[in-house]
Amino acid sequence: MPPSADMETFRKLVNAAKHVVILTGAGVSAESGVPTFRGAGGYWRQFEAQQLATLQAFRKNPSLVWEFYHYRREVVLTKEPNPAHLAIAEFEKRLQHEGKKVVVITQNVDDLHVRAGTEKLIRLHGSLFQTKCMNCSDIAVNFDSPICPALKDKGKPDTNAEDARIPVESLPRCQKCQGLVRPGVIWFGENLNEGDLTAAGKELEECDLCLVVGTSSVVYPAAMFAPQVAARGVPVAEFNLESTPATSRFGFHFEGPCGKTLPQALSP
Ligand code: BV8
Ligand code: ZN
Repeated sequence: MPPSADMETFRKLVNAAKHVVILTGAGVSAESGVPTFRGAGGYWRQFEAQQLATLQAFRKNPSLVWEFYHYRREVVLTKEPNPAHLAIAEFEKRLQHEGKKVVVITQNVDDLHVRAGTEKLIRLHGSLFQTKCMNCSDIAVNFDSPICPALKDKGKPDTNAEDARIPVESLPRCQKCQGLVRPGVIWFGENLNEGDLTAAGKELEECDLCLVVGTSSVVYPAAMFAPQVAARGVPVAEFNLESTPATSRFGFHFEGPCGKTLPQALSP
């Protein structure tokens, strides 16, 4: 049976729900102007994001990988939450007043859910605004722009942009031990944080409604989460511009920009 697009029926489920999980991907930030991974925005210079989002790439060329993350930090620092982020945050507050629970589980590494006011947030893949020390493993929050002098005006996304070839001693260093720091994100081939996985698993097991917003559902293990909820017989609604490999698993699919469809679904 193909998923329903009946918003009125879905809104009845929203009003009856007591524990809602909202899974988000890059599409929830697209209308804020943050490029998604796939589609046009997914390329920086001649690379696909997942060629740079690996420990191997960082070890091989830390200057290039830092240019990539510096570029993305600087882009996000100029952007604002969009109506999708805001609808989710307002929905959480409204349900909280009714003694109900809303939890956002995001794959995104921008900070737009936090800036929109979302409180219960599980960040599966870390944050652009955290660093982790390669030497002492210290994790620090860092919103410095630029994150280090050598990266100022670097990271241009154009395919013909010159690699900055910054010497490793001029790349971002640890405040504690002066070791080289890396972006505080989970790279491809790296395990997710055990605590986050356990916390997410509990919410997915207990929720009575799930929304999956702006994700191509191709990156694991996050791609398994919404289908896992659907398999329990709990209603799942997908909000996306198009169908995804997971669409057929869900009871609802609302096609269109989530900056428009989410407020329709979640407003009082
Ligand atoms: C792991 C942080 C154990 C970094 C990210 C072969 C088969 C299956 C799996 C694997 C495999 N080989 C390796 C794997 C595992 C791998 C994986 O899944 N690879 C994929 C590519 C096949 N996963 C991992 O490595 C994970 N770790 O499995 O550990 C392990 C250990 C060792 C060896 C093997 C396994 C770690 C994955 C985390 C990677 N880090 N981010 C950074 O950001 O730089 S992933 C990154 O990409 C994002 O965080 C996000 O998760 C993903 C992008 O996906 P989306 O968010 O969905 O974004 P995308 O652009 O793809 O789609 C946007 C969607 O929005 C589209 O559908 C579009 O239509 C829609 N949209 C756009 N605009 C709008 C919209 N919708 C609504 N409104 C709009 N306006
Ligand atoms: Zn250190």
